Amino acid sequence: MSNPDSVGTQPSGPPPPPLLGHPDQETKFAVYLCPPAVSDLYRVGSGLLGYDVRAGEMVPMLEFMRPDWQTDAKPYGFHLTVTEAFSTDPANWPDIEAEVRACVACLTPGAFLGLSGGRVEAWEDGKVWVQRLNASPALTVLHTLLSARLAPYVSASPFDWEVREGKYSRPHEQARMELLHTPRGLDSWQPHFTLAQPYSGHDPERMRHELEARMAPFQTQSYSGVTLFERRAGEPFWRVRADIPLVSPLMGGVPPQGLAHETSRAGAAASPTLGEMMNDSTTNTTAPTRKRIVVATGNAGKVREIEEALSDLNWQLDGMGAFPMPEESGVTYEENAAMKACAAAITMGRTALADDSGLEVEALGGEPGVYSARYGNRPTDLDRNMYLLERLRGKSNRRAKFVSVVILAYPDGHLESYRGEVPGVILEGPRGDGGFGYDSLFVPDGETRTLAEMTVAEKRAISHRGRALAALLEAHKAGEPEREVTRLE
Ligand code: ITT
Repeated sequence: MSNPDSVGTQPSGPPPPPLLGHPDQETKFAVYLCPPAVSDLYRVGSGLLGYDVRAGEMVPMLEFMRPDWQTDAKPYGFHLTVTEAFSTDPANWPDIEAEVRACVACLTPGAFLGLSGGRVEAWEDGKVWVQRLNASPALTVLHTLLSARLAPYVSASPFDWEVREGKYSRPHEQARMELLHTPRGLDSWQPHFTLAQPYSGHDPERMRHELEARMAPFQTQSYSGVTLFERRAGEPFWRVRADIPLVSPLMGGVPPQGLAHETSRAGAAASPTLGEMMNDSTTNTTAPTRKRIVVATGNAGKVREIEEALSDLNWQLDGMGAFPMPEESGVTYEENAAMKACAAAITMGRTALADDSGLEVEALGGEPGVYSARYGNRPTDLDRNMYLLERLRGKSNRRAKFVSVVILAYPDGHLESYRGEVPGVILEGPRGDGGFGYDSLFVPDGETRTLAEMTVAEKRAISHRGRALAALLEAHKAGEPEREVTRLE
C-alpha cells in the first residue's frame, strides 16, 4: 500500500475534518502478522525499511533502496497487513487487544497460518514492489475476522481527506482506498507484502532482481503471532504495543461466546460480539446427541436442497450467521468448496459443509464453470441467464452439465469430498419458477421439464447436488466414515 502516513504534501483546499489523523496529533494503530525478530525475513524487512521496529532503531538500509525513505520508516514493508495506520482513541487499546485475542482463539489448534507461492510483482511501472503469496484457508479466515472486528475502533482515517483531494490517484491506490472502510475489502486485497515503495530510482530491473533474490528463500512463510503496533501522538516512529501468540491459552477449538465489551468504547458499542456474529436461531434448542454441522453457503436455494437431502441424517444444520465467506479464488470446484468449508470449520470450531457448483456449457468451452455465480459480472440470476442465452445465440449445440462438489471439513483439518454431475441441454428461453440460478434454462437428460419446474425432492433425485449429497449420505449412514485422506494444508 502506498505510504499511509505521508505528510508534508498536504493539499490546499477546504480545511480537513477535525480528526485527520495527523501523525503528531493522533494515536495510530496497526495490526500485522509479523515475523519474529530472530527470523531472516524480519532482517530482510528491516533492511528494506532501514528501521528495526521491534528494536526501535535505525539499521543499515539495503544499498539499492532510496535512502531518504529511512527517515519515514513505518512498521510495514514486509509484514502482512491487517489494519494499517488508522487513528484510534488510546482508551480503545484494551478492547483492541481483547478483540485480537478473541479472533486468534477462534482458530483450531494447529491450524496452519501461512503464505506460499511467492512472487515479486511490480505495480505502477515499478513504483511499488509487492510480494504476492497465497494464504492458507486459516490465514484467510483470521485475516477476515481481524479486519471485521477491528474496523469499529478506527476513529479517523488519514486517507479520507487525502483521497478526496486526489492524492491516491494511481489505479491500485484508488482500488485500495475504496476498500479501506469495508471489512470485507481488506481481505480481498490481501495478502501481500509491499516490499518497497515509493520507488523513485532509475533502475527498475535491478530493483526487481535484488528483491527477487532477497525474497527467494521466503516462498513459504508461516506466522506464530499477531503484532499490534502503535504510534503515539508526537512520536516519530512506530513501536510494538503487543505480540499476541497464535497459540493462545484460550485456544480449544471453541469460539468464545459473547466476549464482554465495554459499552463505553468509542464507536464500537453497536458491534456484535463474536458469539453474536456466529449465532443462529436454532442454537438453544439443540438436542445434545445431534451432530451439529455448519452449512457454509449464502445461497438460500442450496440451503433448501441440502436440508432436504440430508433430512435422513440426525444432523442439526446451522447457518453461518453474519460471518463473511472467504473470496472464492480457486480455479476448481474442489478448491472453492474446501475454502468455504474450511473457513467455517476453523472459525466456528465445528464440522462444516460447503458446496461449490457450476454449469458447464459445451459450446462455450465449459463456461461459466466455477465462475457461474459471477458469470459476465452480471449481478442477478436473471441477468446471468440472459447473458448465457446471448452467448449461446445461434449455436446449435446446447449440451451442458451441472457439477457440484460438496466438501465436509472437520475443525481438525480433515476433509471429505463428494462430487455429482447431471448432463442436459440449455433451452432457448426460461421455463418454471422454482429452484435458483440457471435452473429455468436447464432440462436434464431423460426429462422434459426444466429443473425449475420440479419440486425440491424431484430435483434432488436427479441433480448434481442431489447426487453429491446422496454420496455423502451413503458414506455417513452408519456413522462417520473411516478417514483416508488429506489434511487441510
Ligand atoms: P455460496 O458460494 O454461498 O455457496 P453461490 O451461489 O455463490 O453460493 P457457487 O459459488 O457455488 O455458489 O456458484 C454456483 C453458481 O452456479 C450458482 O450461483 C448458480 O448460478 C449456478 N448453480 C449451481 N448449482 C445450481 C443449481 O442447482 N441450479 C441452478 N444453478 C446452479
